[in-house]
Amino acid sequence: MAHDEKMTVNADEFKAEVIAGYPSKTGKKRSRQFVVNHVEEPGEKVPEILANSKTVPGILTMRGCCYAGCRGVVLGPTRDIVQIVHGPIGCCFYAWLTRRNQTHPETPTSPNYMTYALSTDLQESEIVFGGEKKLRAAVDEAVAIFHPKAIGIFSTCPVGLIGDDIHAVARDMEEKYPGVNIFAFSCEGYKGVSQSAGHHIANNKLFTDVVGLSDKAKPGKFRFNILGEYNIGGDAFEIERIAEACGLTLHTTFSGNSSYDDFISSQMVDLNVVMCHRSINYLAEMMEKKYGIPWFKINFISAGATAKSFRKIAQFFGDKELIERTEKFIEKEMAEVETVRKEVYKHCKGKTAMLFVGGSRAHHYQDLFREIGVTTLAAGYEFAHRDDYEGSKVLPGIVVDADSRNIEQLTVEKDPKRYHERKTPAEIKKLESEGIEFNNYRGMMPEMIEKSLVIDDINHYETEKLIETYHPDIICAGIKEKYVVQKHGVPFKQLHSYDYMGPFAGFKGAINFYREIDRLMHSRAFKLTQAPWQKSPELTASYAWTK
Ligand code: CFM
Repeated sequence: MAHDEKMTVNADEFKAEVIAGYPSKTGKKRSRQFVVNHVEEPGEKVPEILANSKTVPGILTMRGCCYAGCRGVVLGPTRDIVQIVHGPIGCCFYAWLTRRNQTHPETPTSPNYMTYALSTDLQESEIVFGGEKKLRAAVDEAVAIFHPKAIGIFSTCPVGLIGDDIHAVARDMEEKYPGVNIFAFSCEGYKGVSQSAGHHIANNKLFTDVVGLSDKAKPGKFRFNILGEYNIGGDAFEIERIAEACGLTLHTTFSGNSSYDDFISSQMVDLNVVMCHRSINYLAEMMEKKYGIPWFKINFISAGATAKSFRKIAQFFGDKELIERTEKFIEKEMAEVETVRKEVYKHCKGKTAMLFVGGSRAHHYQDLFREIGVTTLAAGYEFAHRDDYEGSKVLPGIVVDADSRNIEQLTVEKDPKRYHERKTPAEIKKLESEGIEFNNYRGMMPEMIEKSLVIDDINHYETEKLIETYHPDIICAGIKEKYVVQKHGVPFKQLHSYDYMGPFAGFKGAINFYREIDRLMHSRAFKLTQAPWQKSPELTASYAWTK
C-alpha cells in the first residue's frame, strides 16, 4: 500500500479506538503516552507527552532494567575494565555480548575482557547471610587472573534487597590492591522505571571515579570525544574511519571501542559531541561545568546527517585546511552513497515505517529512511524523557518524579586548575549564528510529520493494533517484538543489536542499511507467512487425564 493511502487513517479516531480497549484508569494514562503529532511553527512547539513514568503492571512492555542501562549499555563496550556482576547468575546473561558491541584492542595481546561474563553467582545462602564475602573473593580472583587497571562492580536487584555495601567492598579492595581503580555501581534493576536510571548512575560514577585521573593528551590539533556511541555492529569503527580521514583526533568514544586509559584523560579535548543524548547527556553537562568543554548534539545515522555532523565539527575548530579536507572527503564518500541511494529510492519511495527503539534510535533512523523515500508513520521510545521527544526547551518545566529522585544529582564545580574556556563567548556566539546549537537537543517530535503517532513505552496490544490499521511496510524494534511482527507478515528490522549486520552509521553504514531495507521490503517471504493464530484462531485443549 502506498504511503498516501495510509495517511487516510484518522489518527485521532485510531487513538480513541486503542485507548477504548483499556480499563479506564490505564486508558487515561496511556492516552498521555500515545500522542498524535502536531508541530506548531515557529518555535517547533509540539504536544506534551508523558514519558519516564512507571509501566502499568501487566502490560507487555519493551523496557529493560536499570542494571541493563548501567552495566550493559554505558560500561559494557569498554574492553579493559573488568566488570563483575554482583548477583545471581541469570542477571549475567545480558553482560555476555548480546548487544553486539565490538572492539579492537590496540595490539593482539592487549587486554580485552569483553568476551568474559564475570559474576559472583549468588546462591540462597548469600541471600540469607550476605554476599560481600563472595564479592571480595571475586575481586581477589579477578586481580590474580587478569591484573587489570580497573574493576567495576555492578549490583543487581537481590543485592539491593539484602543490603550488601558494594561501595565499602570497593574501597577496601582498592586499599588491598593499590594501583587498581575499583569502583561500584548501585544499579539494582528496580532502581528506576527503565534502563534510563542506569545510564545516569553510570555517568555519575564515570565522572567521579574515572574521568580526569590523567592529563595525557593525544597528539593532534583537533581533539574531540564522541559521547553516546556504543559500536553496535561496528558503527564506531566507521565513524573513526571518517574522523581520521578528515584529520580529526578522536580521543575517546563513550564507550564504543574504548579503553580505560582513554577515559581517564578524556578531559584533554576541546569538544564533546553527543550522539545518543538520552544515555549520556549527564556526562556532557558535567564535563562542561568542570572542565569547560563545550558540547553539541550530532547524528551519524544517515549519510546526510553524517556529512552535516562532520561539517559542524570542522566548523567548530574553524581551521581552513580541516574544513577543506572534510569537504573533500564528504564529496568522495557521498558519490558512492548516492549511486546506491538513488537505486534503492526508486524501489522504496512511498513506503512506510514504524520505529520503536530505546531512547534515540527511533529518531536517528528516521533520517536514513527519509533518504530512501520511506515515511515514518509512528515512532516511540522505550525509556526516553520528555526532552528527547519534545526538545531541550521543555527541560525547565519537567517535574522531578520518583525515578529521578532515586538517582543522585551531582553538584559539579569548576576544576580550579584544569577548567579553561575552549572558545570565547564571542566565538561561541558566532558559531551559534552559523547554526551550531550548543547544549541543546531539538528532540524527535518536531521532525515528524503532522498526525504521525508518537508512542512512549509501546506494548504488544498497541503494536498489533497499529499493524492491523496502518499496514506499515516495515517495523523496527527489538528482539521481543520481532517474531510477533513477522508472524503478522510484516518485515522487521532489529535496531538494537542489528541481529547479524552492521555498521549502519556513517557513509558505508548508510549503504548497508539502504540495501538491507530494500531486501527486506521486497522479500516475498513475509507475505507467505502464516501465523499460528491464522491457522487455528482459538486454542483448543483436552484434559490429559480422564476418568
Ligand atoms: Fe542510546 Fe543506544 Fe539508544 Fe540506549 Fe539501548 Fe542500544 Fe537502544 Mo538497545 S544507548 S538509548 S539503552 S542509542 S541498547 S546502543 S539500541 S535500547 S535506542
